[in-house]
Amino acid sequence: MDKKETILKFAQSLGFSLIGFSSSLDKKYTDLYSWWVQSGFSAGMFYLKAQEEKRANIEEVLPGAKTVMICAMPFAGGGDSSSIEAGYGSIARYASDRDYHLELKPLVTKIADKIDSLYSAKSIAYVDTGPISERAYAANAGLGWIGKNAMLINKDWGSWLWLSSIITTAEIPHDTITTDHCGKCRKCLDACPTNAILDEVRMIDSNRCISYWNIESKGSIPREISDHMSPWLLGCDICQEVCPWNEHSLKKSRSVLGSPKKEQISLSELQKMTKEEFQSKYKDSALSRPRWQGIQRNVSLLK
Ligand code: B12
Ligand code: SF4
Ligand code: SF4
Repeated sequence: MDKKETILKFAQSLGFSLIGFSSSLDKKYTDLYSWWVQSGFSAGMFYLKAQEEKRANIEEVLPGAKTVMICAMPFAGGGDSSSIEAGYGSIARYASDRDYHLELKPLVTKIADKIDSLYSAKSIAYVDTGPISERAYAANAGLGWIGKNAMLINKDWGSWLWLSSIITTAEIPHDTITTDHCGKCRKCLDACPTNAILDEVRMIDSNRCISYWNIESKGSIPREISDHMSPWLLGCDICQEVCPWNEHSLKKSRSVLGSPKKEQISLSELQKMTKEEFQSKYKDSALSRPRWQGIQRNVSLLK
């Protein structure tokens, strides 16, 4: 077994279903990122603007970096947002179990250590929060294509995928890009209730995305968004629920983390909770991201 195959087998043994290796990004895509932040599409997520230089060049993150390894873990679950009962809020699938950052970070760190020992290299592992465009690298490594809804989509797994990345100085043979399978479909564009999708460039205007407002924003949510927020208490899955590539993947549940289902949660129960009760119950959940204040704000808009 050669070294690349050893790494692949190791990552698969940890439960990652899709794995690929990418070179640095084409300038076309790093320029696209700069255009996006400079146009204000990152809304109040100021860290994204601050990451511009690092996102443009992996050597700014790790001197001597040669390869980005992307590992995708699938998740799935039944139901769709139309099946939510009155009085309940909906949590997007990616967040409806233990926080995936906590689960995946130890696994990708093990892979980074393995690369370091096999190649005498230096590697850094990230899950979501690093200064790296995980979807763009995933597309570049052939894991799938960037859909019109901006998601990384794979023919077998759809877009219900958590992505993790490893930047490494190891020179590991790179994989090749795959083709786009959106065709003439426009279901996500038609379904997004707030017109957040920037059609031509396959990116999102965060100022219009429900997921930005109910997870990331700290202040009050504008009427033109909150009017369309129900039933989403945390995140929004609409542009993925309508995607034909997710029809079959929803029935799969091969993640080693179990099978997150689309959760519904009682709004009055949440409203009754004290800050301390909330923090203790949801400390390992993505619900802690908007904090108690953010969740109370979301509940009051949904009730
Ligand atoms: C900031 C952020 C958000 C923001 C902004 C979203 C956005 N679309 O940019 C908000 C809070 C709104 C958000 C929402 C969601 N997010 Co988010 N988010 C991120 C984060 C941290 C950075 C994304 C970013 O840099 N955006 C800026 C834009 C410009 O970059 P980009 O989307 O990567 O786009 C690049 C590529 O698409 C590329 N590109 C376009 N076409 C092509 C073609 C080729 C060939 C190539 C190579 C590149 C390429 O060009 C762009 C610029 O480089 C990433 C993690 C990470 N570090 O990457 C997670 C991430 C993108 N989010 C994720 C998820 C799950 C979600 C939600 C589904 C959560 C939910 N259910 O509510 C929604 C989905 C909204 C949507 N349709 O995109 C997953 C996506 C997994 C996947 N299968 O794609 C990620 C990767 C987290 C993870 N580690 O798993 N998110
Ligand atoms: S997550 Fe929701 S609001 Fe954001 S682009 Fe998708 S459908 Fe639109
Ligand atoms: S709904 Fe259609 S256009 Fe949108 S991402 Fe899926 S296949 Fe592409």
